[in-house]
Amino acid sequence: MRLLIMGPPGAGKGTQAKTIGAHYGIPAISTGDIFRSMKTADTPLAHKVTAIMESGGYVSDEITNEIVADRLAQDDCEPGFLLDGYPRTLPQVHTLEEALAGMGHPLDAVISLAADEDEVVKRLLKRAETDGRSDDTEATIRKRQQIYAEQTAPLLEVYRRDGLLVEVDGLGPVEEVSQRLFAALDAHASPSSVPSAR
Ligand code: B4P
Repeated sequence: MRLLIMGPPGAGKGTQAKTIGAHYGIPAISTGDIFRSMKTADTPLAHKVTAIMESGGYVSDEITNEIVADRLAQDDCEPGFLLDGYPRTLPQVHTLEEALAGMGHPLDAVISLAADEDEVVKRLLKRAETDGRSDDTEATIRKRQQIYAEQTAPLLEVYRRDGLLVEVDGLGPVEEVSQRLFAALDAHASPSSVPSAR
């Protein structure tokens, strides 16, 4: 199973990715987590990545693509993977396409987790109180939403056109969202099992 999960910051990608990964027995790979884990490293690259994240911007495609390529080359990705938060730009979409072609395995589905801006801002401000993530200030959250709308939301159309998009409402309790998501993935995998609308 080769999956992507996309959605605005705070839609719950990371939250759902863990459940999906465990369900299918595949690694859930979050570029956000990989970059956050660099925070404690004392290298020029780690300092650069941390400064970009704290400003609410996107890490460069060059750095991001290289890190993802390294991760996908690891043995545990052989049976499949779920990429959480990647791709976020058109060059990342193209790089992933080339990597998948090289592996000889296409994507099975792209999950689009939707949540409106007021809800995601509310969630991230709450997370700021509990977890203290340094990119969860109100100004940074708004900037991240804006960059998502400009650079990442249009990519959903690419996957819709390819017939891969599985749209899921991210509002409501976490378990309800998970149930909705698995039902949508099952329907995508076996469209004939869904009652015809006609
Ligand atoms: P990410 O780590 O991907 O973070 P995110 O978009 O903020 O979070 P996510 O949607 O996963 O929300 P979560 O489940 O945590 O990115 C962080 C930064 O890394 C980016 O801004 C960028 O700088 C950099 N980056 C990452 N990937 C990159 C790429 N490909 N290219 C360039 N730069 C990249 O949920 C949020 C909160 O909501 C949590 O507190 C959670 O508990 C809560 N929540 C979840 N589901 C809920 C529900 N149903 N109801 C109520 N609350 C819920």
